[in-house]
Amino acid sequence: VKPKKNNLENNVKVEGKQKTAMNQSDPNGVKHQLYATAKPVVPQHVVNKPNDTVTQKPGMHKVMLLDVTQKPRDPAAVGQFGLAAVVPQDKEGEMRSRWNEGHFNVYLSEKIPLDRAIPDTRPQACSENLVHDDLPTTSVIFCFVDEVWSTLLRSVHSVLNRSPPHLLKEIILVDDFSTKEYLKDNLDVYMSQFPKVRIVRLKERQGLIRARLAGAAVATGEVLTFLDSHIECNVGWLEPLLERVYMDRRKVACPVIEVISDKDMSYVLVDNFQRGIFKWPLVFGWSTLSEEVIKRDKMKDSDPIRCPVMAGGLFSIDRKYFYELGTYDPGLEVWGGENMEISFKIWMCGGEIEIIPCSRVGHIFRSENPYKFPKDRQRTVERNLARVAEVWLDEYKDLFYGHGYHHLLAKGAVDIGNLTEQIRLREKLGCKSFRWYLENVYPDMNAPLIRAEGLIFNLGTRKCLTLEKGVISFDVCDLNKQSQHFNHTWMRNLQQRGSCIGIQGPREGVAIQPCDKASPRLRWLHKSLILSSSLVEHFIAEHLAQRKCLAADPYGKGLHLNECDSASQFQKWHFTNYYAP
Ligand code: LR7
Ligand code: MN
Repeated sequence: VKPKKNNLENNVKVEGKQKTAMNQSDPNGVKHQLYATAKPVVPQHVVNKPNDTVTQKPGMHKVMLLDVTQKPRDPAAVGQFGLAAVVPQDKEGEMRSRWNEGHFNVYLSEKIPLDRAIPDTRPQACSENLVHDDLPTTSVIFCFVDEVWSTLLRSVHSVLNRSPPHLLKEIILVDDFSTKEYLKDNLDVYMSQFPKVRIVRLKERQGLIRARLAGAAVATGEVLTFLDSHIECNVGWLEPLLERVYMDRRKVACPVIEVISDKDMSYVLVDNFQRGIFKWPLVFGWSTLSEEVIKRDKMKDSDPIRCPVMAGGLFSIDRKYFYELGTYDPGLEVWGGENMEISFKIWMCGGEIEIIPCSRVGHIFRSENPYKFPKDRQRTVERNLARVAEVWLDEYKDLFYGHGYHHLLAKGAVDIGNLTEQIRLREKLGCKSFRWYLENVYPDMNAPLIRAEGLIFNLGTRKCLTLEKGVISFDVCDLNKQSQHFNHTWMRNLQQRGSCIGIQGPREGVAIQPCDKASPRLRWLHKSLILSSSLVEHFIAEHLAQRKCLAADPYGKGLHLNECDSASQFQKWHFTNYYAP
C-alpha cells in the first residue's frame, strides 16, 4: 500500500477516496483545552454487564460492548471521542519538528488520552447480531519497529479495553529490533502492569513478515489476530471476527479499516461495501461494490464482504490453519507483498477472506515508512512481489512483469532467492490455479494474457505480416493463415509461437529470433494514436531499445528499422484484436 503524499492542508484522502470526518465539532460545544501531558490511564476491565449478554438463542449472545472509554473520565480531553485535535499556534513549530518521528502528527498523538473514546461506527444491525458463547480465544500480535510511544500504547490499550477478557489470551508485542531507547526498558516497565502483554525482542531486524512469524511461534491462543502498531480497535471489534473463524476455520476475517487522520488524529469513518482488491502490478486498493451487486445479493451494510485480497495488516486467522497453509513465505523481506502472498494462498488453497463490517479498527495511514529499510525500499518491495508472482501467478505472471517490472527479468537484475519450498508447498496443499482464482474469486478483474493478437495489418502496403520458414514477408491478409497470426505479449514481444521479431547484426536489421522474455532487444512499443474519443487508430511499433520504428518495405519486400515518422503509412500497423490499452 502506497499511501498518498502527505499534505498538511488537505483533507484526509486514502487511496484516492475522500473520507468524511466524523464529528469535527464537539457535540456538547465544549472547547477543547490542550492536555499539558498525556496521562496514561490504566484501564479497568468492565465485567460483562447483565444486559450485555442477553441471550436470545441458546448458546449465543449479543456482541459484548466492553468499553470503559465510552464514558471517559476526561470528556474534555484533546482528541476525545475521536474528534479532531488542534495544534495551538505557538506549538506548530514543535509539531512540525516532531512529524518525522512517525510521519504523522506525533505531537498531537501525545496530547490525546491513551484510552480515548472513539465513535461507534458500526452499522446499526451489529449491536443486535448474535455470536456464539464458546468462541475461540485469540492471541493479538503487534509487530513494530521504532513505533511512536503514544500510538503503540494506544493500540495496546484499545485491545485491552475493548476485547472480552476471556477471549483475549494474550497480546504479543514483537519488537523488530527497534533502535529507540524508550522501546526498551520503559516499555518493559509499562507493560508489566498488564499480565496479558508479552514482549518478544528480535536480535536482528527481520522485517514485518518474519516478525509476525516470531509472534505466531509463541502464541497460544486458538486464533491469531495480527494488527499494525498504530491502530485503535473500536467497540465490539473482536467477537465478530472470531465468530467467522468459529463458523469455518478456513475463513480469514478482516475488520473494516477506518482512518485515524495523520494530521489531526480524528477518527474518520470510511464508506461501506468496500472490497480489498489489487491492480497490476500487484498493487493493493479498495473498490466499492456496485449498486447492482448489492441489490442482486440483497446485501446489508453489516454483511461480510468477500475480498480477493486483504490489505495485509489486520486480520484473524485460526492458528493451526495458518500453519497448515505454511504461514507466510519467510523469504519475504521487511515490508510489502506478503498481503498478496497470503491472500492468493488462502483463496487458491481452499480458504476465504472476508471483511466484517461489524468489526472496525482505525489505522494511522502514513505518507512514508517511518523506519529505515536495510536495503533499498523499492528493490525490496519488487523482489518480494517477484517471489509472489513466481510462486502463485502461473502464466499470469507476465501481467505482473509487463506492468513496469520488465527489468526484473533481465539476467542478474535481481536475486529473488530460492523458491523450491514455496512451490513444493503449493503442490503439497493441492492449491488451485491462478486462473481459477481470477474466474471464481475476482471475476471482475481484467487480466488478458496478451495485449493484442491476430493479423498485423500494414497501412502502407495494405497487406499483412507473414512469417514462413523463418522469413518475414507480406501477403494478402487472410485470417485462416496461421503464418499471419501474431501476439503482442506483455513482454512487448511481437510473437508467433516461439519466434519473435527482433533486431540483429551489425546493421541492426529486423530479424526473426527465438523468443526470450528477458531480452530487451525483442521488445516493441505498440503506440496508439487517439483520433477522437471513440476512434483509436494507426499503431506504430517502436523498438524499445533502439527508439526506431518498424517499417514495411513499400514494395512488400520485408521489414526495416527506420527513424520513426508518424506521417508514414508504412510504419503504421494494426492488430485484429486489442485487449489492453
Ligand atoms: O521491518 C519492519 N518491521 C516491522 O515490525 C517494518 C514494519 N514493521 C511493523 C510496523 O511497525 C507496523 O506495525 O509492521 C507493521 C506494518 O508496517 P506499516 O505500518 O509501515 O505498513 P502499512 O500500514 O504502510 O502497510 C500495509 O501493507 C504492509 C505490506 O507489507 C503490511 O501488510 C501492513 O500491515 C499493512 N497495513 C495495513 O493493512 C493497514 C491498513 C493499510 C491499508 C490499506
Ligand atoms: Mn500501518
